[in-house]
Amino acid sequence: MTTPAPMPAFPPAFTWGVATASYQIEGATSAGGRGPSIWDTFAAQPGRIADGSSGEVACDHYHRYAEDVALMAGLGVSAYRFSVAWPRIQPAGAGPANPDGLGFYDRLVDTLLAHGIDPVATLYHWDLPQALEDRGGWLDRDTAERFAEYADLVAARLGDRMKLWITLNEPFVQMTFGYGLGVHAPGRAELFGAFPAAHHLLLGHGLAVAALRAHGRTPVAITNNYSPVRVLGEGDADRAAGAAYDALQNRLFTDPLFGRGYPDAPGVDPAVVRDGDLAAIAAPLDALGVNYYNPTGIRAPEAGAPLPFELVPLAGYPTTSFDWPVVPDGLYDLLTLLQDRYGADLPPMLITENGCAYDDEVSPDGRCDDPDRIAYLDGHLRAVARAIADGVDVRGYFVWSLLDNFEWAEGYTKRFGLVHVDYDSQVRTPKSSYAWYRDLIARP
Ligand code: GBH
Repeated sequence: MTTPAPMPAFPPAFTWGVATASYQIEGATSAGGRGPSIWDTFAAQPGRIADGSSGEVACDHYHRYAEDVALMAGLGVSAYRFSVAWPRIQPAGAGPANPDGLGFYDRLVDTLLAHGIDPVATLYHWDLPQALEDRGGWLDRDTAERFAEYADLVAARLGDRMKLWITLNEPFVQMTFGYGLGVHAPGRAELFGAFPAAHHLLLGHGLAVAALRAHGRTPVAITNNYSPVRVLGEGDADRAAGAAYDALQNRLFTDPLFGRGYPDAPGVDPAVVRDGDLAAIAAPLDALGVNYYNPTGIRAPEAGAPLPFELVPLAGYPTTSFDWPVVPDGLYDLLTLLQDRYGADLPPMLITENGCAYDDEVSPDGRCDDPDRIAYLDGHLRAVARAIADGVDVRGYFVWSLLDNFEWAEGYTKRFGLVHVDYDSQVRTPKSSYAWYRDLIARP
């Protein structure tokens, strides 16, 4: 066996973090005046969630946040990326702020700061107030305006202490899974008729950037998920399918941020776009959040198929318990692709999510060993270091996730945490990857 080369050094100011999202960890879905979200509604429908569960209790983080911040402090992270639950702030999706909702995030932020951890808030990680979905949700233009009002309320209370605002998490997944395929809340299956959701998410982002800027100097970003395309097959039709998927996954939510308008992606309908919208969406950003899990294999579809591409599992790689292939080089390819594509228009990047699910168990002696997660994180961080060495401006890295949590349509069957959660007792057990990440962060 050869000894692996040591992990390259990262820039001195590099941000080391962990990430979570409100509906996946908080539980307490009716505490403090929180209103219903589309995920409460969706999870209550039979057959939607693999194990029939919901986020009603999750990790009970709403009540245990102090213990969870102590776990972060033990890791030595410099930043924590969490999301604010819109239905806690505006239970009916509009109107004045609910003081109890703001109060929870106020306490969380102060606890983080007391431990020397920078708060990084995502304003929307998919838990739309149900009242807004009842009026059309993201298919309705009005939701974009409501989102900017909500951003204003949160910034008025927390803007003095926030290190970074992230407007949206993965609008691509919200559009495709939520409104295109219907496998996430709100469960609408409009296929390419979901494009208005894409445009209104981006418009909401642009209007929220303006609202956030009015509250001082906090930097502002958006988080997109990207997946470099591996074209399988040699034909022109395969290459065209790869380009169509790339436009949808990697360009639809990014070209407009940098003043390039919409790409020629399947479903794009210019009739939805009003005068001034593209300028609002192109509001300058301080950073781009990048979520990366794996590349996507694409080939030409069968004749008559509903989509202009076919997703094909990538063979020859180890896989996680989600069956996602482990391809660290894909993260290097992605970072250099974004650099090549957007050049001087590209702001500094942060890896706002990267991580993996394995079937982690706590042994009778209280240990939770997850060597596959350590290998995953090690490989991906080396890919980040290689991109930085090649001149790509990456300023930080957030592991998804601090805790095992509610994995959307998969319920509690997929564990992404550095910390194991027993959902009966709520006992947290740091995994061996927790100690590995702590030691990496602590390197001189
Ligand atoms: C993120 O989404 C979310 O932001 C987060 O809430 C979630 O818990 C986390 O990731 C883990 O899922 O089957 O090979 O085609 C990730 C978006 C979209 C990434 C689907 C992987 C499927 C890969 N994901 N994609 S494949």
